Amino acid sequence: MAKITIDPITRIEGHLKIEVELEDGKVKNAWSSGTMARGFEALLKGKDPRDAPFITSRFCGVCYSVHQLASARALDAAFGANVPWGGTLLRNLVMGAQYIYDHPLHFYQLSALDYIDIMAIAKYNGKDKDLLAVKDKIVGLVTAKDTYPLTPRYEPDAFSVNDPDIVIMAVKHYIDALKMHLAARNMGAIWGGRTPHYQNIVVGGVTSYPDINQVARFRTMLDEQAKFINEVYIPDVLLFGTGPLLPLAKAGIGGGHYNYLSYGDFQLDAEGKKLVFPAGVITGLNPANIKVDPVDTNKITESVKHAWYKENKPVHPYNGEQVFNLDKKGAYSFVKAPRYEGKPMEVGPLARMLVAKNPTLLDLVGKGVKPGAVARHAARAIETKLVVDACYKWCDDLLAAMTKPGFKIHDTEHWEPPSSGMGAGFSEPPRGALGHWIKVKDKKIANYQCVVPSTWNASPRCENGVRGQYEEALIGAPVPDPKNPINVVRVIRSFDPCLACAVHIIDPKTNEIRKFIIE
Ligand code: NFE
Ligand code: MG
Repeated sequence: MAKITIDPITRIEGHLKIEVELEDGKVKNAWSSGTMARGFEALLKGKDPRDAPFITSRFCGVCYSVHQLASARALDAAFGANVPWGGTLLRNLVMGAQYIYDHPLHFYQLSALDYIDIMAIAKYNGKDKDLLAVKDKIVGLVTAKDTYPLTPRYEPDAFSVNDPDIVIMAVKHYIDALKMHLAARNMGAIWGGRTPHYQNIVVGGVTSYPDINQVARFRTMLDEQAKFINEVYIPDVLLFGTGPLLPLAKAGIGGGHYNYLSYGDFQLDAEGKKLVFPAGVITGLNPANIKVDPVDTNKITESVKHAWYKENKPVHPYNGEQVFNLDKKGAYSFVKAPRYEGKPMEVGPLARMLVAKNPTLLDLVGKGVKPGAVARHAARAIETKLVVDACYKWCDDLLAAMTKPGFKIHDTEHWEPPSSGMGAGFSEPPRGALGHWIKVKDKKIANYQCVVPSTWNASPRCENGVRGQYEEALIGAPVPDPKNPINVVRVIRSFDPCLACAVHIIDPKTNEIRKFIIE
């Protein structure tokens, strides 16, 4: 039985090692290891709770706003703060900007090279001047042997798109997407003051009082992004998913446990009756009859059985610990294993769009796209449009609210920490369900725990030896050539992993990545 180790997995965020065992050209078993530890949760202890949104934002250079938001919401709950509608709208707009820069970046910069044979560009015979410039650029780089960032890459396979007209267009859009990304990061800075790591989200709301010019600026930038998302990104994803990649989609590669969790997020009205993403849990998906149960966050536990932490039974995040045991037998990751009612869950765009029973996604499923790697890309594109549309509404709502007397962005009554209390903050960042849990004692942080999207998806086995979602999603993936495990990275990258977030906790003494043996 051949065993392959890919360490690190490239074109993701953070440090992830994947090991797979192959039998008859397919993945028979898999292990997902977060190979870096950091220690954020431990260093939060004893700090003023109001520092937490700013410190947890530093988990990650991609999804900073999301931790700031979940943290502020945990404080809202612990302090008893009521966020006014103006504060909610401004929090939503910053998160909208996050989706707009994050999802297209994942498709073009991080994933597209898994699906195209880039050298097909050399066969482009069209007359389009822009595309000929792309051809000259790429062929020039390859001739000069200067192929970064297009390499390292895996060899194209039977599923790779090699039609020169499609490939050259995709690469042109890869370059366009970089420019759009820069512009979208600046959208959040209008409200957040800077990027990355905004300054405006605090307990009780936000600190940045909006003016009409800022809303107009955000809207103008939104118009430009909406045009790219609607006319380039979504058509590209759907073209790939329903055209050349349909055989890959129909094979259902990258399915996993078929359990999905969404906490729900982004109010469309002041009462919170309508959300962009509804909350729900799906256990053992039946695409023909999707059953969605309500979420009860008391049912969440984290197991450390196979993670490099001091032995402990699975506990709810309020009671989680951060004590390393780097010599633990059977441990192979710094990622803990979150479970819902003891079960592993997939979180993220596919989970959200299934929980929402989104008609565009279900239409694709009706065309034979099975919930797996390709469906994850489709769900990501579909929900980006939902967020863009919501951003327009939030701009309108903000302008309407700003002109009314009594407009507020912050609950100034609940700024001081309680002498004791606890609270949880939930959100739906691009990669999935995020929770922060805080306990306050003597006005200081007594315990702080985060279970982030990539903790769910990248989790190792739990107490019962049940594989995490990346691990399960890899089972059955075809790897006909062990020297070219392209389907392994296709599956893993379809989740948009962020191990910086997932672990949020290097060996402080040695900075060494541990060598380990999987039993
Ligand atoms: Ni570091 Fe993140 C998002 C969070 S992690 S990117 O989205 O929370 O899965
Ligand atoms: Mg954690």
